[in-house]
Amino acid sequence: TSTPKRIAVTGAAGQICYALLFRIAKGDVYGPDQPVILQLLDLPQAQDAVRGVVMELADCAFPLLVETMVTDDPATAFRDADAAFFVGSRPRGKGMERRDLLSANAEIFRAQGRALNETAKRDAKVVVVGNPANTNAMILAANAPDFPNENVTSMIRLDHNRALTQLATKAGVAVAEIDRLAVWGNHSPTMFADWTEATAQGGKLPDMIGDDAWYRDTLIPNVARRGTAIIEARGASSAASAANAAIDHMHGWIHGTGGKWMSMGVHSNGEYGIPEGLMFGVPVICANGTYERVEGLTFTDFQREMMARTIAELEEEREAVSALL
Ligand code: NAX
Repeated sequence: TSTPKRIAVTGAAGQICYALLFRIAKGDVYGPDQPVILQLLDLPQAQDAVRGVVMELADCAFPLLVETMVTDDPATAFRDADAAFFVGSRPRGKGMERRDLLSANAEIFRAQGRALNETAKRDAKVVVVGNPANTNAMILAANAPDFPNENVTSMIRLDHNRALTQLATKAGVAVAEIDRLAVWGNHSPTMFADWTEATAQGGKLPDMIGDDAWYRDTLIPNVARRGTAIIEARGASSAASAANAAIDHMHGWIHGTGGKWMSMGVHSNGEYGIPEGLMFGVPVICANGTYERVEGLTFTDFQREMMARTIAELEEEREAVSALL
């Protein structure tokens, strides 16, 4: 098709977008034959910085990038969007409590939800990356009542990818051979990287690795703390890998996952005891431009314990922003 896809991206002057925008313009989301239009949103004080990024995009002479628009008005940024990456959010400032951070972001995502409701296509695919990503996505959806809940998701794919590489390395298999990995819950240290169902080379990954202590005491915490390890090493938070995960998330949703599981933050309908309405990382399979939650799994006590921890955290977050729901 030659009608360009409109892709809205917030936080366009930030470091994740400095990787993300170039990948989108190259065709990594919709594919090598699909022209795209970028609709970039950032705050008024960041407009100059965004214009610098737009100059660099122009200097790449990407054949698929037919237009780039820059604005500080959410309704303009989301107009007729086919896809939207919500990357911008308020970072934690000095002396700011977790609760203050939650409500500052809730205000942002409430306003952006209203704008999404007003101007985006009804079948636009939305992924929230900006933290606290799950709760921001919940607020966004709640404030876009005419926009389908199912189309608002949050990103937990970076954690999924982190777990994939650690498992592949430990088992001595290729990343691409692993299936049925799940990362459940919040994109935060309570997330649960779950290998229970994981397979590779026709076998069960937990049997191949055969080291339950490593799983519980190394894999799960290492995945959860990877973001901190990167900040310590790099002096800045993960950016290129976060952009890559956002691309993987959207690409999988649009083009399908070929029967394989991927982890996505989606609106809970109450399955697996996850309270209804939370935005929660779950395994899904994508096909024909939609995702299906993986159903029918049964949990061990350990899984139930890990789920309960991340559910409790997300319920606390919901309680902190309840006024804006
Ligand atoms: P930066 O601080 O480099 O960039 C954020 C940009 O967002 C800035 O240009 C800022 O002006 C803009 N912004 C702030 N409020 C805005 C608003 N109301 N509307 C539009 N733009 C706004 O952060 P960066 O490193 O790019 O990270 C962006 C977000 O991703 C952060 O919240 C970060 O915590 C989150 N992350 C989420 C991950 C995930 O897996 N879900 C992983 C990576 C990353 O940590």
